[in-house]
Amino acid sequence: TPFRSYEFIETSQPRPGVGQVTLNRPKALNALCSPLIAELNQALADFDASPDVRAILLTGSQKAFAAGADIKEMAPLTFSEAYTTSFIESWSSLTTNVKKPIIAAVSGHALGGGCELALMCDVLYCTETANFGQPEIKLGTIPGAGGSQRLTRAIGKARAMELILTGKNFTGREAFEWGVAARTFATWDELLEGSLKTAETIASYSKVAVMAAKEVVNKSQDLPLRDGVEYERRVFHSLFGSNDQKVGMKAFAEKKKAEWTDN
Ligand code: CO8
Repeated sequence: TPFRSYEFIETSQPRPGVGQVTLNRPKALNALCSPLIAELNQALADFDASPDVRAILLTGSQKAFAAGADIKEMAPLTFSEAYTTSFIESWSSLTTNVKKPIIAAVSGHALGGGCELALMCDVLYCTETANFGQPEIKLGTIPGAGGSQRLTRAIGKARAMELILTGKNFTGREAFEWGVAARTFATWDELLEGSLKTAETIASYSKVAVMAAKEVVNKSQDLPLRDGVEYERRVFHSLFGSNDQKVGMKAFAEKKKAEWTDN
């Protein structure tokens, strides 16, 4: 994979099949200014298009995944500027355009837009002490990148309403107990290693099946159950048209390791 040079992020390929984006704006605790989001979208689009990448890891630093949208950039915005430029809309590109799974590895602050960014990813891992929250109410505003919707779906209305109305933070341990995070880790190093291991596991499967699995699970967040089950069945049927379904099932019968063709 050829890498571009960026100002606010770093990209790498730490393991075969795994593309990593590291948010890197340490002076502002990775506050998500518009140019950073543009770089992030570019890097994710490159990984999504790269035949060498099969799973993506998104992380920040030990101290901060991201401390939110850039408050200094937002402070002078007017309604008409925000409305006519569709401010914040491009943040969701990650959920609408990227077809490969993204694992968020969260350590330190994940506040406001940082919490929302983590919630947009497909698998969320964090340290026990990670600091999540939607503090927008303290700034005279509300979550604007899906926080009120994704957090509420993830942890239920009672808890989400309390958190969003009080601006109170919650820990990585709570994120795990409430089902936001799939796993927690004691240290930053363990978090990164655990996230890379999972990315490698995902990267070892058929690209076609992995992308289909991500697509159908995400559909469950948008569709009523009956429609979701029908959608899943359509996609399931369609995979009988893939070569890798034959490869995988034949390998099982022959007690061999599947050699995926990505077809
Ligand atoms: N935006 C801009 N700069 C930031 C941000 C931010 N969100 N967070 C931290 N910084 C900057 C600080 O201003 C400081 O810069 P400087 O050194 O120039 O003064 C530097 O990062 C280091 O920060 P601190 O000195 O404050 O570090 P501490 O360790 O003392 O505190 C905190 C860390 C608790 C994380 C603290 O920085 C903080 O409270 N940050 C703001 C958190 C916050 O409120 N986030 C939500 C922002 S609103 C939002 O995200 C909306 C999202 C949806 C978008 C929808 C918009 C319509």
